[in-house]
Amino acid sequence: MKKVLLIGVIALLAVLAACGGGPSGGPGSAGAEPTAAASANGEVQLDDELSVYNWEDYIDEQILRDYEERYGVRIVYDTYASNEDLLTKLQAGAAGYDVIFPSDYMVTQMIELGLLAEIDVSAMPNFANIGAEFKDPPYDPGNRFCTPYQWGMTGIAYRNGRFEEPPDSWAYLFDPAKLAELAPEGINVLNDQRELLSAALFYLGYSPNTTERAELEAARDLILAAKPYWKTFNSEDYYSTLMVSDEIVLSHAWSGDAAQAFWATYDDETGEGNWLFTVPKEGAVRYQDNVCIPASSRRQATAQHFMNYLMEPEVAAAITNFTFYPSPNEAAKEFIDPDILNNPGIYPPAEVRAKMQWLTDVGDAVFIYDEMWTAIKGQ
Ligand code: SPD
Repeated sequence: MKKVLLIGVIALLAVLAACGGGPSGGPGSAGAEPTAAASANGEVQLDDELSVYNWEDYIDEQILRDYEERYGVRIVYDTYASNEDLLTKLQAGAAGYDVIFPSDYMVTQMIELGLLAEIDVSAMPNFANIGAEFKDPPYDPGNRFCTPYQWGMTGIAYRNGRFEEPPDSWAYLFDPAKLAELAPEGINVLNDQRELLSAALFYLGYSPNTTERAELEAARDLILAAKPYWKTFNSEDYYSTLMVSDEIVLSHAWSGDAAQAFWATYDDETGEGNWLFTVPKEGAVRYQDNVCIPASSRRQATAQHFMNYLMEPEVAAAITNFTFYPSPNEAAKEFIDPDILNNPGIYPPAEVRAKMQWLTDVGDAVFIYDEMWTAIKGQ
């Protein structure tokens, strides 16, 4: 483990230079006693069932079972692959979902479309556990609709030992010379329109939130030229089906997924895992995923009760100890595995965070993004 952390630090230093610049809280131990919120919510009539719709592998399902046991609410659980898939489902009128986990820019879009229910964080005592840095975000001022869940970085995951230097450039996804060399060994990109377009936009020197048609068309063309070299578009189970199983050598990746692949291949004897992660020098996305309630939910009080549960320190820590994504929950820190907490590849220091960019709502330009994505996936 210590050696692993060293690798993480070395990779991080490389990133900084390039930029110019045992968990005690396992799911079973999550909150033995109901919190004040739960007690207060004793007055709330909880529904028999709650439908939770999340990203793949973004919670230890034991945490859901613990909630069921503690409160007698049966959880129906399902997963989705991207913010846009979630949006499409809700816009198509899918009813029945009570708790969803959209990212930053998608929260703004959903608020504008009237797809989210207002929440009352003053009725959630565990909201006090969220760090000040993560409260009142620009995409949801005053946390009127959502509470922070987990956050992370988008970068490049690469097979340990395959590269002499960390492949810390988006050129590894777009430069034909690099692609020709790597394609036979397998490259995966995230099947996510804002994420893939932002990688191309960063590489071209444009903003990942551009609303300029010409810049988006240039990004589309770059992607279409690279597409024949890519083996797969996968953002759901790529770390288990492609990385851990050695089907590829490089992947566009979210930081926690890369860390999951690392640990799944970790060898106690060598102190190494097969997968490492780097943040490209041209710039990269930092994101914040959130817990929200669809306006169509008919179990909003129960959904809010569940949101409060997710912010219990031991529960929030158990989520991070499973997903390897950083938690915005300050009170959870004492229950998070110190090797996760101190790993700069998972919890990047402030100077790395400062160089990363959030994806924001692009207003009507979303139609240009959709058009580019249709062209990318259609050809
Ligand atoms: N396997 C869980 C992945 C969740 C990552 N969130 C993605 C944020 C996209 N901007």
